[in-house]
Amino acid sequence: QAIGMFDSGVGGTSIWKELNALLPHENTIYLADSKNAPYGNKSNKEILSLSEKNVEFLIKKKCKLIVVACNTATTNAIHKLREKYNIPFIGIEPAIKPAALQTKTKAIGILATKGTLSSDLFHKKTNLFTNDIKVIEQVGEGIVDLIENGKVASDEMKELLKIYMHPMLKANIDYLVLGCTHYPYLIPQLLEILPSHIKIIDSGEAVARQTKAVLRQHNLLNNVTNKPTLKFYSNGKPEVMQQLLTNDYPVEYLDF
Ligand code: DGN
Repeated sequence: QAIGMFDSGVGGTSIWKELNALLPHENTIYLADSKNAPYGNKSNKEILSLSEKNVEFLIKKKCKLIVVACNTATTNAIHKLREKYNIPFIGIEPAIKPAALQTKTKAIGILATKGTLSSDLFHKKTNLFTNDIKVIEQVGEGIVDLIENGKVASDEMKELLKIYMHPMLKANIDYLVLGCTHYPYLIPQLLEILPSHIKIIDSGEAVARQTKAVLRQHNLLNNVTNKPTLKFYSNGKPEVMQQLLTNDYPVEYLDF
């Protein structure tokens, strides 16, 4: 049995890396629905139906738990997925709480997709922790497309990030929350743009820890220490995903 993961594209591999580091003996199946990326601009209904398709694929492959490695799909669909399928789900949400608890300037930035930032769940949760804190929300329009096209380190990306960081710098944020699983791949570029006192946080490690806890709780942890089977499927450009993983982890094209 494996841990299944999906994202609207290659970004969730940033979560897979954290998961594999913490649970190196677990088999994993990663599904990149790049063909339909970005989910970030789709309606709630569309996001739910694409998520269901991905989940059904992973359940057919006998996954024991599914990580929704996409903030957009988590905020828009995870409640429904939990109702419909009898398998544990782990979601990912922007790390607003730790940023809000630690900010000294009382201003934090959040970069995420439109689908995440416009969701009710995001606002409800954000309001819980940010009473006296200014939250600068920025939609990362275009970023996912560039990453899906293998342009993580391009000049185009850098220009876009400069524009998106401008209001954050003006508001004197000291924490930048990355609320999309594609964005951890931008950390090197962001470090060049942002002054060093601004901390960048994402939720990858927390998701890995939560996955381990839930597997343990359901008695699903793999106790065998054989080399695990690690599968990566993409319905987009496998070579883009291959670049983000090392060559040890071959990516297969699959038209799902
Ligand atoms: N990686 C997805 C997320 O975490 O929200 C976003 C990808 C997308 O479809 N925009």
